[in-house]
Amino acid sequence: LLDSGMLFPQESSSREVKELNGLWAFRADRSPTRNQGFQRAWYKSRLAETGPVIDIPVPSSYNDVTQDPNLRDFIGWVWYEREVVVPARWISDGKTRVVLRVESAHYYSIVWVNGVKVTEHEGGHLPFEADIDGLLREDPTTTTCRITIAVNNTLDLHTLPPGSIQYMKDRTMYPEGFFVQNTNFDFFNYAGIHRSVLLYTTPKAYVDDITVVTDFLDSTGLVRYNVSIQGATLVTLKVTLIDKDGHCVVSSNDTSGVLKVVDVKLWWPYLMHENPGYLYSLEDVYSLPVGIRTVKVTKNQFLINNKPFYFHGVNKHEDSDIRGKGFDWPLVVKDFNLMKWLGANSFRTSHYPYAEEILQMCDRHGIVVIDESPGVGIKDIRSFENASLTHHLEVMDELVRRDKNHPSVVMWSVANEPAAEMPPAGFYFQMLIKHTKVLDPTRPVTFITDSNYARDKGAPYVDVICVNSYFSWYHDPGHLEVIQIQLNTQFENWYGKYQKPIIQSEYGADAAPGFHSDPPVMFTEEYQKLVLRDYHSVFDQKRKLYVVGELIWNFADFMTTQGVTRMVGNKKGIFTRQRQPKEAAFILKERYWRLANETG
Ligand code: BDP
Repeated sequence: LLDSGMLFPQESSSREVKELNGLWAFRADRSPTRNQGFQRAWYKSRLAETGPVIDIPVPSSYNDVTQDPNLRDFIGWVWYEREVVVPARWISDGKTRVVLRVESAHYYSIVWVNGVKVTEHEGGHLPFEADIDGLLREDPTTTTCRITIAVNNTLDLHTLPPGSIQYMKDRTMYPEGFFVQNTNFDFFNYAGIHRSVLLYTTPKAYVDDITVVTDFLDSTGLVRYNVSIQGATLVTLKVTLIDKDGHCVVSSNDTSGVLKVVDVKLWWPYLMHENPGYLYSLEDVYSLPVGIRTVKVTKNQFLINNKPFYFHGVNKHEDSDIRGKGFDWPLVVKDFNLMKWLGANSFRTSHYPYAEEILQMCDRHGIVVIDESPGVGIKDIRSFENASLTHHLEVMDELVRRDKNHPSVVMWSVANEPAAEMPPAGFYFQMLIKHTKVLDPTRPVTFITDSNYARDKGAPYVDVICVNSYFSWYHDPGHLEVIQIQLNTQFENWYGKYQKPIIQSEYGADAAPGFHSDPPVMFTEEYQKLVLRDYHSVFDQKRKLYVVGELIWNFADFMTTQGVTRMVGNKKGIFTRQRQPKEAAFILKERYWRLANETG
């Protein structure tokens, strides 16, 4: 288990944050060995001294911001560098701890400060950091430091997500050194520094982690909390719970305990209550938003605050024009406004953890989240080996550590569409789910399946069955008339075998915006609408019984690996990649608002 916390960096009377976003110097290592950066130690001097550099923005994927086709599809090490002025007081006062944090860089990263390696990290979607004040004090005469980050996007059988590199050795067919990166997922493998890089400070004795678990009994809220302190053995601490109006509700001097909240205002999902997303704030020197709510699963219901919750929402991607997977506030805000317009009460972070700022928005707006690990496309039997499982367990450690306090997160998804019928899948998912439940005993755990109900080896261990299906699309393409019968059979089979609540975690059809046809044919907006209509009619028969949710694939069109089934990306969005509605969006909007009125 991880031995330190990963609290979101925050300014306070004792903490400062300095964002290092903007332009960084950049070079892709295109040498024949693809390893020249390490051979020639590019981190030892300014990057511009060892070769040509270009400007690349942070945060952003590097793939789509230049006119260079080789950089768009580049596989291997890229090098980022920038110089930072460190406020002199951080170094001179002797009481400040300075931390360098990278919110996400895809996929493997190594970080140097003034040529000295400070950390490395595997995994493209979760933050990592390093204390650097010791290093800064080595040369207190200079307040400028040089940060170098090398990032490698290569995916192999034991990375998460897995992939494989295929070398084409026939010199009559392929040029020298030709290889391709294969993956078992369709979204484009965007790379680079995708979220903020920052420096932040804490005092030498600091709050390293906070864990809250909430409950309520009648009108009394219970906030079980634990504050972990580093850098001091004896501390005086005052923990205060503050309501939305800034009033102190209850306080304590202990590092752990239970706070009782009289006349509690619960955290409710959007459209389920007139005042959704109510947050208290738990304050000492760090202020943590706290939503008081419970989550439970029965054999046919998903309960939030003991009331049945029906997921009517979307699957998303972190994806947009030019930025790729780069974090972008206008995009985040637009997506929230679209989800609320749609009447969506939930989404799944398909197929990897999203930026923590997005979860903070969900907490405030009452948008419910299924938080998914990057375990997408585990299809090769070698990706079930111990090396993969060990890494997957670590990723769950990192994910739960970062996201455990978000009231919006109601379930963990450990994977999407693995080869769950393969013999090793049973052990793999049993271990993975067990581990996740040890990390967080308060939330249900699932993975998303597209396997046959009778042969799925992971399903016995999940709390909620999440099924993806594409009737009349990948199966029986063009035959809308099969949807209802096949979907009925799907639900009856799964429920009959497991008696667990079911979420339709993906369904949908591609529609090229502006393509029309009547009678409807595949890839037109009419066809997409009819697929939705037929799925919905079955959801309506089953949702009063045991189906507890429906998540459309996908919220918006997104970029994919190039291939014959994808025309400039996946077009299953109900919004275009530029976030304009297709006709299907209006069908869903009408439905979601109706469902909200019925169940809310
Ligand atoms: C599902 C995958 C999703 C794909 C979708 C599709 O979970 O990532 O984008 O199919 O093919 O199987 O549109």
